[in-house]
Amino acid sequence: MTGAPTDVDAVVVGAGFAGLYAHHRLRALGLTISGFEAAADVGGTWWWNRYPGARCDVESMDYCYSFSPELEQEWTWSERYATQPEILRYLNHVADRFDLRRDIRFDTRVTAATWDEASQRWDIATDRGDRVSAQFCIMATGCLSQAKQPEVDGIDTFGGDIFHTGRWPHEGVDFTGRRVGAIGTGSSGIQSIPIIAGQAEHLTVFQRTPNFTMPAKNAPLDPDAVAARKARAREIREAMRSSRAGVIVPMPEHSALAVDDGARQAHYEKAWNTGTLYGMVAAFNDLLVDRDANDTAAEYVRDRIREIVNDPDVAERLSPRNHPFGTKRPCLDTDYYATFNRDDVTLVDVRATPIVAITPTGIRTTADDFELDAIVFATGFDAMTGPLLGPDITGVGGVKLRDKWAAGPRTYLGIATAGFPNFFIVTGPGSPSVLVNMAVAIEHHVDWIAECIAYLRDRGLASIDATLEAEDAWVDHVNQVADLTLFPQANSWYMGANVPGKPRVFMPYIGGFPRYDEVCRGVAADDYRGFELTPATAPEPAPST
Ligand code: N01
Repeated sequence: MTGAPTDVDAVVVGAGFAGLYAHHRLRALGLTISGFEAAADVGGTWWWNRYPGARCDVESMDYCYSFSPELEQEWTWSERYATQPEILRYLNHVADRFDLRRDIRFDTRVTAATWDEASQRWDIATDRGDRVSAQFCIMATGCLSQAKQPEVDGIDTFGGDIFHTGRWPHEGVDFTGRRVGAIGTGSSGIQSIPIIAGQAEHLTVFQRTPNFTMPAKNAPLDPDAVAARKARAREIREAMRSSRAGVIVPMPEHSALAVDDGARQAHYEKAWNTGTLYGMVAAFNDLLVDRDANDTAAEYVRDRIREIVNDPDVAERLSPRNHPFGTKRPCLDTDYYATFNRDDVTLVDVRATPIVAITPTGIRTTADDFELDAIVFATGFDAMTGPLLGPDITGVGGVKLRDKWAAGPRTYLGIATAGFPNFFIVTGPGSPSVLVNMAVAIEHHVDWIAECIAYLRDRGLASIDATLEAEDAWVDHVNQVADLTLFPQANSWYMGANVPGKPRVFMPYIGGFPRYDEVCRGVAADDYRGFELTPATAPEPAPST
């Protein structure tokens, strides 16, 4: 696509999992669409995050679209946990198969969206000078797409190369023979550190907060298991949609404190060996709500760290103690802890000896200078709100979304925000999104949005806007449910705690996918309860001559 059309029914911002499906769904409704994507091609997260070891930690056969049974049958994943290149190939296949690139302008970032009250339409501007008028604006901008640099002085002075895991060069990076420093030990760090260690002459890991990680037990998929799964694909999809996390997770019946030590250890051992995130997190029914129960899981993981890591001091530094197990997103890894047994890997605890600056030759902490040829920032994202507050978004009465959300995001159902009519957020703050299988959450939202748009068009309605009352009640509910859990105790990106100055609010909805789905369905069935619907203004009668 070259120039964007200036007048369409809907603008879709983003061309990852969410944006691609939005194009497919809205096109089927007969809408004209203009899509914008900052990257050079489709893929979203999987276009940008090309760091060594990048893969999804939701199983590949669950982390994919369900909207097309044919697609489901024809695509075959090769590994239990798909690598970034394989997921990107899949998304390219989907884009080709359903002709989804046709309306997308790549290398183009939306810079502003302004609601025009007179026409009841959005005026959308891009960094390439496009101006588009659209009835609907769909933000399919992802939850983890705004990469975050560390707050360290001197980044520009470094004489070697700097990389961010979320903005990895497409040609790849060869660290052979180089002294590398890695800052950050979240999922991106935990996946990339073992591979970088295998290449580099020496790797120094600068760790601020140790995280809980469990072995992924990744392996090639057995063709018989794939065939069996495909034979039951529809039934499994249904079960996924009615499960708490959008993947089939066994519902534990017991408290971790209701069984004796031996039984608890045996249960954790089984959970640890499942090679799944939920194995440990859902090993007992109270791990995320009761600190004493949680401590038993945390201690089990710390025992494993002590077992794997030879040096007791290093094992202790790798052992999380500041946040309850599971309340910062835990990770799945391949040989992460064992990497610290290598002679060419050093772990630096930057909470004990903070980074003072990046210098022309490396990283300076309060205790030492580390000479480096390359630095990897695995420092994460301005999560959930960052991608929505990047563009200048202005709603009714000239109110800016940035101002409205100054004290934290406020949405109704995580899909809409009052005062911004016809503005839909896919997997926004206030929805289960990042706490569940994103592929399921995305399809669920896009389906809801498409059905809502069909409803408006069938009735000749010009706009839909969440009411403040409905939004306030939803925000209260999201907070109340979060407060029943241990999550607010962690300085996590879920809480906005990783970005200095960001309001501390638990952003996703933790009430579970089935409950959330029931609420969304109920709202739609009740003629969009909690929304204000505005009819199209009748055109002025032509003056009689
Ligand atoms: O980012 P993170 P990520 N000085 O925010 C540290 C998804 N994901 O890119 O914890 C020193 O988790 C920071 O320290 P602290 C997944 O949902 C999924 O790894 O703030 N350190 C932390 O250790 C994941 O949760 C997959 O104290 C600094 C790290 O950088 C989310 O993306 C793969 C620092 C950032 O960790 C984000 O993961 C990858 C500083 N100034 C990502 N600033 C899979 O599916 C930050 N840190 C497998």
